[in-house]
Amino acid sequence: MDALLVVDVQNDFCPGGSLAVPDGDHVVPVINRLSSLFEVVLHTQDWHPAGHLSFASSHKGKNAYDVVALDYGKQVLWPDHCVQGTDGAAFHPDLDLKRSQLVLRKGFRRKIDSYSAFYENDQKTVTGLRGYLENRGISTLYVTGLAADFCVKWTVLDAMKEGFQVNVVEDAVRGIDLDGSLEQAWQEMVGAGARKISSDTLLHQL
Ligand code: VGL
Ligand code: ZN
Repeated sequence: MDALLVVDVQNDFCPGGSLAVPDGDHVVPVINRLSSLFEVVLHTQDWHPAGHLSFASSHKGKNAYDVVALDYGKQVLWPDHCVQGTDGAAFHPDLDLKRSQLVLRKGFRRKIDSYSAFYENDQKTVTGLRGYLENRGISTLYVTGLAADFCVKWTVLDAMKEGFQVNVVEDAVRGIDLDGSLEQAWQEMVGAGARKISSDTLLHQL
């Protein structure tokens, strides 16, 4: 069985948000078209407590986009974003959630960031998504959302590692692009065996 996985289409990642992805909101109509046609639609939501360790504001003398060493390794520091219960953490108002069957929240542990929907950034702590998908007999994922070079990329790479078939809908993702990270993300995803597909091609298959 196939599922559409919609990663982090939240206000803070859209224009006007605190960690806005260029044209991040452009994914919304594309994802809405797809979500009306998939039998299984799943969403993730970046969901940090105030004072999260991935926030530059939690580190004296550090700025957004600096990189620091945390217990589990390197961590990019971000502007405060997607704080639990805030408008920035809410889904984009035009995102169609009617047929969503799961909202998986991640990043809620203060000391561990979580880009991937499968593993937190320590690459050990699980979110439970693998078990959910396996229990439901879902073996193929169509991944969309934000940001292509962070949460989408890590989700795709972990999904591949866990043995899922993974397709990335190229016009349903947008990237932050820190120092070429977007181009690198595509190379890593495709190199790991993910398939790049356009929403048009996919719509014709559905
Ligand atoms: C994300 C940076 C920090 C993402 C989340 O959704 O790609 N990026 N938190
Ligand atoms: Zn985050």
